[in-house]
Amino acid sequence: MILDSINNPKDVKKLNLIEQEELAKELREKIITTVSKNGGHLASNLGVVELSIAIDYVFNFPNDKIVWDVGHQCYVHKILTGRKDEFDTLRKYKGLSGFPKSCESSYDHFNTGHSSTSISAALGMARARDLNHGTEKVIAVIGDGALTGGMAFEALNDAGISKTNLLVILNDNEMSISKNVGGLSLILSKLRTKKTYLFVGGKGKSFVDKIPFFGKHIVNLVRKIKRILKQMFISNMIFEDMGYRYFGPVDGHDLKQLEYILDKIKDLEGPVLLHVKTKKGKGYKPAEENPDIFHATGKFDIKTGKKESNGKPDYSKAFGDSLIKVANHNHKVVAVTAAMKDGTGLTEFSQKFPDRFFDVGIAEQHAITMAAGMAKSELIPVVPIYSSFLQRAYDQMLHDVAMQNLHVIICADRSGVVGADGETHQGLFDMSFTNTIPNFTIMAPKNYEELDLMLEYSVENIEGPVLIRYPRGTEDSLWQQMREDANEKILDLLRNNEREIADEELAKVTSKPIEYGKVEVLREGTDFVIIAIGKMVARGLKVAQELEQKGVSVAVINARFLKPLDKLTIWNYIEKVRKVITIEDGSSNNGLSQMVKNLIADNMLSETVEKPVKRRKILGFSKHIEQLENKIYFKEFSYPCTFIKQGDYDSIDKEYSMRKEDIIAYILENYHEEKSLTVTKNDDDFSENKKTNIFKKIINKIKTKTKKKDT
Ligand SMILES: Cc1ncc(C[n+]2csc(CCOP(=O)(O)OP(=O)(O)O)c2C)c(N)n1
Repeated sequence: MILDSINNPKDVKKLNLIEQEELAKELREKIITTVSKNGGHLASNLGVVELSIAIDYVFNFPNDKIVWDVGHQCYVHKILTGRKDEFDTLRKYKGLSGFPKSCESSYDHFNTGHSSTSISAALGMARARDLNHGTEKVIAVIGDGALTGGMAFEALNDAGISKTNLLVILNDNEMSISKNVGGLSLILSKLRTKKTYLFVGGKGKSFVDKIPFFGKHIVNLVRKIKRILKQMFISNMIFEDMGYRYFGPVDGHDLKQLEYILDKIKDLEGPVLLHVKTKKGKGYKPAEENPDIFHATGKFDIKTGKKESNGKPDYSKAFGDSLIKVANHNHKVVAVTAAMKDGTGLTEFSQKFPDRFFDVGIAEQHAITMAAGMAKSELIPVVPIYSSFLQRAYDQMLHDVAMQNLHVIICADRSGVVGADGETHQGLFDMSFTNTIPNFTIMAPKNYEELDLMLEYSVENIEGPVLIRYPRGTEDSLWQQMREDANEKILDLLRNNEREIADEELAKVTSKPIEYGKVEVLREGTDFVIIAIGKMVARGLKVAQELEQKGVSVAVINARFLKPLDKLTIWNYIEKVRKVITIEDGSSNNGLSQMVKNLIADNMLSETVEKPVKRRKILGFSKHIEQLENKIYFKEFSYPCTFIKQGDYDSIDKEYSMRKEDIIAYILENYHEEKSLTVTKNDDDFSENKKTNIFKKIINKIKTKTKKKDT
């Protein structure tokens, strides 16, 4: 195997063309095998195999610098830069990331994950190099999809006139995740069909350039003639007009041609754009035929190309179905996506309502402000965006939507921990940042049924901006289990003509209608109250069910709304039970736990002012007892405000003590005396008088201590 001899890009330089072609085959095999087991971005990586080899062949890494846009196509780069032996840990917990990571390798010059950042970052590096009098080359590799992002345009605009040496390689496969959209893609498709333009002028400054006074004029004249000649071949010189020297389009799977042109242009002065044509999924038929399906894939069978699937619909599908229902009834409803039609469950909507569906490209900021414009003109835009990509549009949410109190419904898909995509894709901050924006209503459903209710409620009953957040994957199996159990009971009851009780049973497993800013109380309990939101409501219920087996009585509140929080109901429970647990699938900053802590602090502070602790009745320890009675025990289960790396859900939740068993263990171990009270299911005394018992115990302890002191 050629790959065995490759430990870093210098080894690639030793290979002849035939060996490089063999290497390309081996790389494809390795990538297909690994992704079929670990999941990942298959089609994009298969498309850049030759391009990655050619870049390593021509440039000198890690001295030269490269920024991969999005970074989802960096697998070949990883294998060729010393990570081939760990490649089977790709996207796994504590394994290799699926995106470039500087902490993983000095060959990963800039971390990416979100689209359209490469030209900005590379330009920054190039400008720093110039100031430091460095000589290294700087390259940005950007796809035609990523080029639709606003930041890419901003950077192209800036770099074009910068005169700094920068190579932008445009990897054009005509695809974003789905077919690429927008005017630029039309220009590219025209360019793609033109004859390849590979004429490269002399390297750096020629001797003509050095002739005093006339030299410059001659050079400029030659450039003008070249430009006119070029325009005869290529009509749309958009990049040239922006200040780039444009080369291409070249066949991105022809190693010889790629290496020739890269070698010719690598020393050119100023910003250069090389247009490379590639085929997404190249070398693996199922991915070539369905590059959208194999853009990012879970495990699949290599022979058939069939994906492993549990066959269950996920939240995105549930959202898409609900939106179609709502749109059928309300003709003002339109859907907007930022290049994520399939991922956000809008494919069917786009087919059913082609005139009411808008794919704006990888442009989250534009998507939100355009939706604001639609809302201003009486439409009701619904904009599903992955939680982590929504971070892009914070100011548009604030300045364009919320400040004008516009009825835009933003759906944060993939909120919370997302698993294998890691840090850049975790959706942990949407509650935190949206919570800082006035006028926003923030909701999170516990299951599909509630998502459906919330979406309908948001369209029909709310006038301002709304954020509905839901996780990646399927609803918790608990809900289906509860429905199935209830079905059996209900059927039995109906057989026995006990309709009223049957209705009660049905009500237990049916979400109550949404009331603005109101929680849903799912269980009563006297020992603890769990307040959970979204996906974590199921976890809260499971905790309560298991603790019930141990004789601990736990109330469970489904918060439903983060904003406005149902302070009244929540405080009533806190005051009654005084032991509070919050569970949320988000960052601890400014989410549910923070809101509940604020509520407690507000009430306790005002309580202290209004109802100061009573004067001592019995000298010695009565004051202490008063303080204990006023105390509220609080524990939050949220993710810390940090960047959480990739991994399977269970490993991540274990690391952050967020699993059901962690919550149960915490409650049993840390809520003061519970463990020592050997609780059993039949211990009536515990469930009814537990609090008094605890205090009695503490009083006894204090008494014993005082006695000891006295003696
Ligand atoms: C801000 C942002 N929005 C959406 C995405 C999701 N996303 C990842 S890759 C991709 C398509 C990129 O297309 P292109 O740049 O042409 O690369 P290709 O996969 O076609 O090689 C999208 C939309 C993202 N990574 N970042």
